[in-house]
Amino acid sequence: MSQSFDARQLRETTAAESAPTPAQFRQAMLRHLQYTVGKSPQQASLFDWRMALSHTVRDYAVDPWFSATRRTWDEDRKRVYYLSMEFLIGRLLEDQAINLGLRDVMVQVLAEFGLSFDEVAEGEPDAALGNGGLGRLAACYLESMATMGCPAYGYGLRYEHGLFRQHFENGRQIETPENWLATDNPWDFTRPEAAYPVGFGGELHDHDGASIWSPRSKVLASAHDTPVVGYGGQWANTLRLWAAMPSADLFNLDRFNAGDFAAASEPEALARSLSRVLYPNDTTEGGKELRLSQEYFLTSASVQDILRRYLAAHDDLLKLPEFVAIQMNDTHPAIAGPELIRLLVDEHAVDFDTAVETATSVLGYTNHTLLPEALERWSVGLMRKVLPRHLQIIETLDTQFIALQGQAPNPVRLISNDQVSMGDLAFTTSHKVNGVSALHTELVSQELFPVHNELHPGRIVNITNGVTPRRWLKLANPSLAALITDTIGAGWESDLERLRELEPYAEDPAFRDAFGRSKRQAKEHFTGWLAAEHGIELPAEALYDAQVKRLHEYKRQLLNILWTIAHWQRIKRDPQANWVPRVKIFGGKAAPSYHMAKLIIQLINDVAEVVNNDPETRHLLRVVYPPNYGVSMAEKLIPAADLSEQISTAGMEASGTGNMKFALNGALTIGTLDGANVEIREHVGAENFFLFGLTTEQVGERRAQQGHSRAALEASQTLRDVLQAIAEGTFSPEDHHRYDGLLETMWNSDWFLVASDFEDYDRAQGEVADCYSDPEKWQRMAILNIARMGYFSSDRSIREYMSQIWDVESAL
Ligand code: 26V
Repeated sequence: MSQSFDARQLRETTAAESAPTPAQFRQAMLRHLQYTVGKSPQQASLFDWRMALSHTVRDYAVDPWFSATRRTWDEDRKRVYYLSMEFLIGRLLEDQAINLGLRDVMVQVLAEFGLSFDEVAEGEPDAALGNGGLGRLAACYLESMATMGCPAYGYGLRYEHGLFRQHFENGRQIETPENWLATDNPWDFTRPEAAYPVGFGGELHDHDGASIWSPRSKVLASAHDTPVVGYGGQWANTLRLWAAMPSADLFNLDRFNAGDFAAASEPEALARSLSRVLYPNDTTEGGKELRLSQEYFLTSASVQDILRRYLAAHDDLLKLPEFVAIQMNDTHPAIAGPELIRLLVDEHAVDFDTAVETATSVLGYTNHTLLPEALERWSVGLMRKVLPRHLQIIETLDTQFIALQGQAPNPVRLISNDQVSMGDLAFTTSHKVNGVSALHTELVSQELFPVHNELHPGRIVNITNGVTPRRWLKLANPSLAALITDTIGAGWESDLERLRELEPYAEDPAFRDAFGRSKRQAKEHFTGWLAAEHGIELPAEALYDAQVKRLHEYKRQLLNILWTIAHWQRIKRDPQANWVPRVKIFGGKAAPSYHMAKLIIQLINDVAEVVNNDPETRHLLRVVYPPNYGVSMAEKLIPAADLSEQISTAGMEASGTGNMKFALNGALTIGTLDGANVEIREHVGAENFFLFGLTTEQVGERRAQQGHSRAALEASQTLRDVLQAIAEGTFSPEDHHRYDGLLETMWNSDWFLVASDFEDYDRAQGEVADCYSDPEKWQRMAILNIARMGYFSSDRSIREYMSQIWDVESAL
């Protein structure tokens, strides 16, 4: 099917043209203040104003939401279902207002009451229903699907507690629970009528050759909907989040009446735990029954909902692939294959092979990581205990898969070493499998699924990630967005390739100055927040050098902080030299049980303590690590950055999306040939990118060399001096042994090749400094980065999913 929709159409009819007048908006808001919130303007707190405002904005979302839903039914359109354990949404108020064309009127009306929009908006908690890149990608994709008019539902879990909050005590990460639902969530429409029982455990019985599953317990999945409006307000989709509710029979009233309160509530508490917390790891540590149950809970409720909706308009289940596309965001919902097969066979009397074929035609699987520890495997014992019928189906699929491999002496199996490999399962039950950058997809084909790939040539496709320019440019960086609109006109927001029209302006001194001013404004906005929120004052005239992302050894925050120490030592040796003042900005959380990642956080904070208090270097080097990095902090921090650190060991970062956000906001990248860095560099031009480090192939070779870490250290006096300072307790005077483990790793194993890449990184950082001393040159490069980042819009990614995987057309 061809893709007929052209995003440029949106420029003709934006919602801004039908936006309410200030008087209308004021009236609507005051009505909500009085009748929804129950306050008068005189009594209203910031919270009350935010509630009134959110309800007002939400009202404007309902019309496009209804009309999109109605049209999808009336025109009997194919729908996309995006199943994800994570949606890292962040705040919604400004995002929805921008997409509905209400931002300006909203700011104006608030000002009439003496209120600053920023102040009101700052109270909205982030919906932090995700760990990092995978969850944020799902949120960008939801917004782009709505913008592209792709009829779609996001399905996820309504975690009571999102990703933990992070603070530091003596430099160490402390986690506390996050509580976004503690106050009303104005975006939530509760749908008690949409509830499905999800069964767990129990027995299988044989009945005339058919398997009958009698689950031991059932938990109700109850729907909460949020409308997701596309840019221009012409289309809106639904994010449906499932909350776990005990089914009525779970509460034991007799026990309660007999005074045994705890026992009476126990089954209920257990049921609710399914949507209680988001798992804070971004890699599995194997066998976690609750996690598997959460995954099944999401998947089963969603698949039941999908079939219910399909059967409301159709009766032939074999035609499902014509009307339904289900995308699995990593393997977390990979039980969707067996679940769909089970429902078709056990509840709708479809024969097994037809059910497999139907399910496979409907399903697609996106792989987001190659890290072996992040590839999900569930023990057969646990599967049998929690999902006996699904295990039986997987065993049959395994047998069929082995047969497909003919005489292969060591066939790939879905079940091996008593474990179900969810990646192999997801592959066999999908018609398309995609990686998230060109390099990553190549590695998925060659390293992860070579056998599958030979059996099913063409099943693997690449869809390079993208980010939404509405949130990550228009919302986050209003000064740059305004400059772009003033220069090339509106419309780039939904047609990001138009940024290319900025290219000639790289040679225009007036434009370069204006770009410089917008960068300074973004820096002031960030530092203003940093001072108010964390009491940290930063010099405005410095190179802002940022690395913000989850803490992981492969992302090599360690390389960054070790170089920072080297830089500090150099400044101290020659304080009068012509140094470029730098602010090193770090942000990100470590999984609570990831010891090495937490140690690296502590090292960064220890280094900050020493360096920031050194009167000799203070004006030339600062290290800051604001705690609790998340979407809302990213919105302030990314526009302020000059330099983006994308320095993972080559071959290990599937794509990265922060790399795209930074470049789109005019930061230059220092990076390795990893993930989407490769494509970013191709697009912006090699001369506008600071490349360093071993390639994926060289990484493999280096790792195979005995003693490579020691050899690299022996070749770098600079790095040895750094490690010695750490070993002497320069940064941990009260505990000289704090970093023994880390130093030992550096000398003796260094799997992530920090030492091997150090000298080349140092060289590239030198180039960065030279280049930054020539503002004209730097600005020219930054402008060319912005102008050439159009490809990395999530609209482009979604267009590719629609044509290459989902076979669905835009309704616009
Ligand atoms: C695994 C697990 C295992 C169990 C506990 C919870 C949990 C949560 C997440 C994951 C998988 C993490 C994979 C991931 O986030 N990959 C990132 O995906 C981004 C979007 O494609 C991509 O840009 C990043 O490079 C990639 O690391």
